[in-house]
Amino acid sequence: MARKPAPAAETQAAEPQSNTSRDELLQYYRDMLLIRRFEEKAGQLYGMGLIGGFCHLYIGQEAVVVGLEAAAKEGDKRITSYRDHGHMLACGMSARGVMAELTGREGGYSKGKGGSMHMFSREKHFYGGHGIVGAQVPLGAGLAFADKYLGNDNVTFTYFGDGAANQGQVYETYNMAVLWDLPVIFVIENNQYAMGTSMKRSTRSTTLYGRGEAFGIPGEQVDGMDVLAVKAAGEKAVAHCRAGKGPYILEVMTYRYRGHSMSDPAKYRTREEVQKMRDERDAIEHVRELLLQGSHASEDDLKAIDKEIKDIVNDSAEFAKESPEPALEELWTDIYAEDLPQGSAEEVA
Ligand SMILES: Cc1ncc(C[n+]2csc(CCOP(=O)(O)OP(=O)(O)O)c2C)c(N)n1
Ligand SMILES: [Mg+2]
Repeated sequence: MARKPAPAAETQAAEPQSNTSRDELLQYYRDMLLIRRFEEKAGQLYGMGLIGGFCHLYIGQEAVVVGLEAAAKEGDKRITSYRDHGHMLACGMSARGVMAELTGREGGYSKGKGGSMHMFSREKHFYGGHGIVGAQVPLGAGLAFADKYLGNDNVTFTYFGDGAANQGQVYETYNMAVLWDLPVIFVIENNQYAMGTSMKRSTRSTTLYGRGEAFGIPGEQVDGMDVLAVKAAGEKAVAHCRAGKGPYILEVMTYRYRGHSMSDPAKYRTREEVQKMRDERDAIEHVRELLLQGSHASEDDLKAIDKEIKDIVNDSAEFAKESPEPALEELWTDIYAEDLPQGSAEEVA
């Protein structure tokens, strides 16, 4: 079905760039598809009882992280909420390690002891995975503080939802981040719902990017179903932060196709609403159309990519199933940090 343009209120971001190369488009297609297929597989494994506890899928929101990662450089950091699998895959963490963690296996990023909401990678500068709504926002400012202190030009992408945007700690963080000119990009993933509560029911002022104005933080709203628009807005925000001008807010308008978590009764919106977004605004379909219409790729090329992605995802599920559960003794490891700088604990005390 033909893709509809975003409503006027949702397109205040920079214009999508027409000079995006074939290779870039193919990369975005691949990266978004990997997240979607990975999440579908996670949903299946959950249904089979192989994943326990909470599991929040990112299906529908793929263009947000893929667009912003396209604007990032080595050393930039990212931190997000519990809806975190897409962020991990987009920053280059391995599908095997994430799937094994979801299934509680030794081969997972937290050795099977963290699960869906608690994964980290120092190598990829991914700082979680946080289950407390909004708690990652001050932590994100802290990460940016570290970069400023060290004198490099890295930025921190601090992701949170429309629901989290009503939390007090977000505004305390805004104030400190702007006061100290911290290189932090506050990315509000506005998927229009906080669990079963729509923005319309929870929030009178619905332009969340504008809330930075009171603190002196610039911001803009972006069409989050258009990966090129997200990338363009991300580049603008990144340039602002790297230039030492302090924080920036991006409100990315997106939509989750699945329930809040795996145990969502889905009574707060109609099937038609979800179907309409899938049919008319899907971000992966958009890039697919750009590739085909611009003769950048044939149907066969895209089929080959689909197969490549399916193989990666199936391999991750096999790896997870074959990886053992953590040994009982692991209950007592990784509780306290073991590699603190020399003497730091004593000196502080
Ligand atoms: C401090 C706190 N309050 C409430 C909850 C329960 N809770 C978990 S997710 C959620 C909704 C958050 O919605 P939003 O920020 O829009 O993120 P989304 O799930 O849409 O990505 C709530 C209320 C929680 N985990 N932490
Ligand atoms: Mg939300």
